[in-house]
Amino acid sequence: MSWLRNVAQSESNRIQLLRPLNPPKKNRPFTVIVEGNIGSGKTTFLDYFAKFKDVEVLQEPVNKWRNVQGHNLLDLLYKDPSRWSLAFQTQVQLTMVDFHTQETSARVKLMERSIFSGRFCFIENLYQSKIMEPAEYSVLSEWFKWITSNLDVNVDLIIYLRTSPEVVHQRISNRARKEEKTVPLSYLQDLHKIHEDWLHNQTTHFVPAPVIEIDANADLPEMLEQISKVEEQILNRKKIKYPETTFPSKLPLPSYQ
Ligand code: 8LK
Repeated sequence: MSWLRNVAQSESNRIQLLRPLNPPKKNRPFTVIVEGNIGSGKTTFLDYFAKFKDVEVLQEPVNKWRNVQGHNLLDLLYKDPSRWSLAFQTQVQLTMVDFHTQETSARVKLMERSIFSGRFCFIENLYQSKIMEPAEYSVLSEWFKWITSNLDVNVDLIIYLRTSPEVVHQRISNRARKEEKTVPLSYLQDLHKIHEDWLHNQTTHFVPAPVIEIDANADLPEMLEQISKVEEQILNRKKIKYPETTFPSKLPLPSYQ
């Protein structure tokens, strides 16, 4: 089962890492976030679970981002990222807060991305590549800090759809979401690296839950096969145990700057 990598963290370290988050509410649904690069197959993953009545599936509301009181922020973002990334990411952060805090009668909540990938991958990447101004980055970071310390944004499991940038580049050109036509390979490479450092190497930012990796370069039948293997884990709300021996000792404390 090489595709399945339960990220190892000792229980004590986990508690330490979770301390800055607001305590979870009682009767919270088992919350799973699905993370990965653009074109990594998140929709395939979410669609698979849509058939289960006990699972609330929350897909990224891309159509809402395309129509914020008549403004297509996704289009503006890709046409002029320096001008529009703050507005776009502010709207996305709001959407994510809504998803994290939304009540549900389902026992499992399955979210496409999260406030964490918003901050640690997309916003971070825009800032590091100097598309976003330091002052803009600071404003989003202050919001993020306030949200994570005042609202219940806890998660129980992370599914990381691991891909190579070349594969997703090809998929994006095939799926033809018109705003994404101009996304260059270099942007996907940067996003890939930032996801890898966060969820695979675990050397940069706080990882809010254990991670299961899926080889998402695979074709559809192989993907479905892999997804069926995590089905039970998700439907039965199984927490992953943290074997102490393989804890990555250099994992830094939460960096919420
Ligand atoms: O995922 C749909 C599109 O939105 C894709 O082109 C990438 C972009 N996007 C972004 O720039 N920043 C984001 C998200 C999506 C999701 C989060 C949390 N942050």
